[in-house]
Amino acid sequence: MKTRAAIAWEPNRPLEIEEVDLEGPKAGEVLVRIVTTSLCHTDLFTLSGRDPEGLFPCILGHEAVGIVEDVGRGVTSVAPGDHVIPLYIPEDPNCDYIKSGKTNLCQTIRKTQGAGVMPDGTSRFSYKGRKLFHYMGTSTFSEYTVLPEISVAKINKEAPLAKASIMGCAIPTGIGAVRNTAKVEPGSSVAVFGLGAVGMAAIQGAVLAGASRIIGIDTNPTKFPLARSLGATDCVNPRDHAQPIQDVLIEMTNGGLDYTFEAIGNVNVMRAALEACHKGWGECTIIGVAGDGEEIATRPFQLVTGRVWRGTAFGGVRGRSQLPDMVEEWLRGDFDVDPYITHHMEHEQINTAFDLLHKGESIRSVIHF
Ligand code: NAD
Ligand code: AHE
Ligand code: ZN
Repeated sequence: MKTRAAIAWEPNRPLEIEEVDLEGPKAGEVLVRIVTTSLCHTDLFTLSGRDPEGLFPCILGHEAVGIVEDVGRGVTSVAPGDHVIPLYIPEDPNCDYIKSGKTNLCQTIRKTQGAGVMPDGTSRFSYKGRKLFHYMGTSTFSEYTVLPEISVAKINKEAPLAKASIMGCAIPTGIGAVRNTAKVEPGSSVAVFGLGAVGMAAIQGAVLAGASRIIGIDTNPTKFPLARSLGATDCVNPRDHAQPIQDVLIEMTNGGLDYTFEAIGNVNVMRAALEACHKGWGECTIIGVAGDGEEIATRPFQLVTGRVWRGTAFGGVRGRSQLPDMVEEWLRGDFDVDPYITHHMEHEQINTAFDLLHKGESIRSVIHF
């Protein structure tokens, strides 16, 4: 079949929307009509050429919601008409990682997914006979996409499809980082570095966890009003201070934070986030994705004296078994998705969505097909 898709031909080149050939779902795969997709910083990151797994030409996009149109042989858990969220971290109950109960990092198809192909080693997308790579196993910047059955989460049909794409990455990542990875307790002090959609969701997660102090940090102060409205008790711009931001925060909190989160992808800020933790018990969770070859550093003494560095992918959320429940939380009103959506636009305007995110002028742009 044909599908209109935004092709990323090479790093740093605007996407081009074309009529692309899409092969139907093979055994264990599903064809999904994407209704909305939003743009996450990770799409921007991969387009920048800094992602060691970035393959071109490809179809980017991983934060979306859609409707199952067709299923391949052997698919039993979803059927045409089901509303689904694509999962860039699948959940296969037979995977040893999933069976361990210790992680959400299902490895069943990780190798082929990282190589930009479906589990059988081939791509479903091509343009004029030239193979296009899949991206993160999802490739949602296309009207139709094909995914493995284990890479879709079936959600309540009541969830508004015009907004639900945000549940495909930003919200579970931010809330999950607080809830599943850091396990923030009521009364804790929390600092969130980077107030994009992921950092904002970490603030919401901290509110849900009952944190008593929530400090948002960003070099772009236009992010502060939204952070405050979501529950940040203080907002700090590191550029307003002569001292390193970790020293500012240690002073503000009389010794450091119980929990910090880095949602930027800047290795220097990752260090600051660790060093802003309270001696003896403070824990720093890395969410941000850093470029090829970048490394983090600190004095080992920071760890010897009780601070902890950890990281999280998709907020530790197991997509098929836990994401549908998070959608129910949203529908019950436990948290809101609307504040994250600063722009709605059509597929043709996808490069504008990239520009807005790059310039820090959007939180999330939702693309409607
Ligand atoms: P975003 O671009 O919307 O937000 C990043 C924010 O960081 C912006 O507000 C920007 O002003 C701020 N910032 C930049 N440099 C800063 C600095 N030096 N000090 C303070 N603030 C600074 O991005 P997003 O979509 O919210 O994603 C955030 C990060 O999380 C990205 O690295 C993304 O790739 C990553 N991410 C990781 C996961 C995961 O599963 N681990 C999931 C989603 C996104
Ligand atoms: N491919 C990169 C790393 C990119 C990365 O860290 N991806 C996150 C999700 S970001 C979503 O916006 C992730 O889930 N990683 C776990 C995984 O298995 O990919 C690299 O450095 O190679
Ligand atoms: Zn993302």
